[in-house]
Amino acid sequence: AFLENLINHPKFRAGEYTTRFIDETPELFKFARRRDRATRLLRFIGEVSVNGNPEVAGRAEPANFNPPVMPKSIDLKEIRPGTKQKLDQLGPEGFSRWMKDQKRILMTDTTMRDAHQSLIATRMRTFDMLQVAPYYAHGLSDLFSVECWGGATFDVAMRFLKEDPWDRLVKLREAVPNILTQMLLRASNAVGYTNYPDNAVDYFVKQAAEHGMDLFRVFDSLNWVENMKVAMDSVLRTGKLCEGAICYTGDIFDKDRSKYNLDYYVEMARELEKSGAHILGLKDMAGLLRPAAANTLFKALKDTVNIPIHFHTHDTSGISAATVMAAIDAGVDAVDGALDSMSGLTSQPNLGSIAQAYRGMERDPGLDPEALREVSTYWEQVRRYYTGFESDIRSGTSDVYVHEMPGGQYTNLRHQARAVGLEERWPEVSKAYAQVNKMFGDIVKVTPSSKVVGDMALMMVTSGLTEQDVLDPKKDIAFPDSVISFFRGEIGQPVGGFPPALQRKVLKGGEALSDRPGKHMKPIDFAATKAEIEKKTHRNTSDAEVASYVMYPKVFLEYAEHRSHNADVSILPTPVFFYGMGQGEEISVDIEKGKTLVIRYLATSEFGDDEGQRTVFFELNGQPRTVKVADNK
Ligand code: 3PY
Ligand code: ZN
Repeated sequence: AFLENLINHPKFRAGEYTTRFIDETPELFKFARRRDRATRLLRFIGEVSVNGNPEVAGRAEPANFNPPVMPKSIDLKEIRPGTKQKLDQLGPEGFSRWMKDQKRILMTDTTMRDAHQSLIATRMRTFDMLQVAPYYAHGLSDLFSVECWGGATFDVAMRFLKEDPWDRLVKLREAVPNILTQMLLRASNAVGYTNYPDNAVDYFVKQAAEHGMDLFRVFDSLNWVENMKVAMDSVLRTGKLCEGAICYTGDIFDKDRSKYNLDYYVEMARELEKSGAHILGLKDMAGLLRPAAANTLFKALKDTVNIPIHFHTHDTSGISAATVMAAIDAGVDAVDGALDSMSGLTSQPNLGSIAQAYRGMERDPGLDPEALREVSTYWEQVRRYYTGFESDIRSGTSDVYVHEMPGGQYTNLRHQARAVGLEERWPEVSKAYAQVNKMFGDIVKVTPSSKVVGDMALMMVTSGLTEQDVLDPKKDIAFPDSVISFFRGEIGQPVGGFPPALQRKVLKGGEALSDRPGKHMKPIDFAATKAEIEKKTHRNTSDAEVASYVMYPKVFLEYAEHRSHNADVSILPTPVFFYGMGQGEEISVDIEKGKTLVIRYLATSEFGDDEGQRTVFFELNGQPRTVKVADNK
């Protein structure tokens, strides 16, 4: 074990060592960490079985853990070429023209990203995606794309699921080699909540492209095109598809809110096309676009740009399918939906039903309805494992036209409100959210600007502050950090600028940026960062992991620590990951290609030893194995 530590040590490998290396490198003697993967996995299963997984502590439990039924009608023999092959063959510009030539509606399935982000707090694990992925490749090869990465998934994968997001991307790409992969990129905020230096965004995009990402949907949380250009240029350099997305807010027909009128959107579309977008995205993150407005807006956009248009919305209102159909009838080229069982409410509208609505018609998306239903049934059964993360919202809500919260935020903020005892006062929170938006100058609200508004709204309700209190220059208020950062211009410039009086009050005489935050940030030194990570983790670090660390330093280090103790837990079935194993239960785990572990949970000693450790008895590939677990209960 010592030799293994020595030859694996980054300094040793790099030849950067002296005769005192062994004396000065205590981590070489840390053998316990380097137990084999099987033992580390058993330790994790033992730990969860004895103490529970803290990620589900206090949350509702699933009614059963029955394994999902896999689709029967899909033949897993042959894979037909799909949009991925089209992109490889035509290149991004050619692909963009090909999209426009299609009569059929091109459909994106968001189940593996936005749907679970909006319905079950982004908790869908790689295991559940990979199990069904081959059925997409074989049975749903006529999908336009699968949105499966980016947005909040990057953070949640590491922070809560203890998974490597890059590994998810690589494995999904491998399992679905024929359909475009799609991600959501928050422009200069990448997959985080704050602006990063330009070279960090560029590095991230390059890594994503190399790990299998085909289509980057780029948006800015304030619709600030200036901020989008950095990320868009990075995407353009990779040769992959760049979708420049407009975030839709307000109502183009509302004469009292002329800030976001038809001309505003048309002008932004023009700018995005000029900036090199291959596809124009219309991202209706709260689901505010009304059917009649969709008709007017998409006709105008089709008349304005020569690139294809891709529409994304949320069903928070309960009537978003009407808007999607209006968009399709107005000539939009591609639309997003989620498979039946993962659609509706704060998620996307129902992809299967929209496909049915156009069945046999000119714009029939050409998807196999039985395959769609069977894959949806799979997701329905898998969704039960995540019962603890359901938001318990039962119906669509017309309130969304008042507060304008994005689908992904709605459930989260509601959960936050519940956590601070404000569940019964939710209507006040939603009203405060609308007030804050007005006070902040009527801004675009989507991650991270939506978080700024949400933080302020919650604070107003918990502290009993009124709009007058907030605006009163004489009343001192401790504004949330995110609000101060917003008024400093650290996430960018809002449409029409900041309201000057409130900005003065929040900044208390402090300065604000008026240009791009990324311009003022020190570029990342990637070699030095890699060395820093290796020093902290005592192991080699990949370029992709450097990108993870740059996005989320603390979260990455905690994840790396978890992994060194417990191995790669993403390969465990979801019920085992969250709830451990029961007496006599047996599972097979594919630890790598061709190497399967058969794990049988036998028993746990009833009492702890002198040190409070309990012994968990397993059978590993038929051989008895035990692990010690401290009983924390
Ligand atoms: C995200 O940024 O994660 C979003 O889903 C915004 O809508
Ligand atoms: Zn969305």
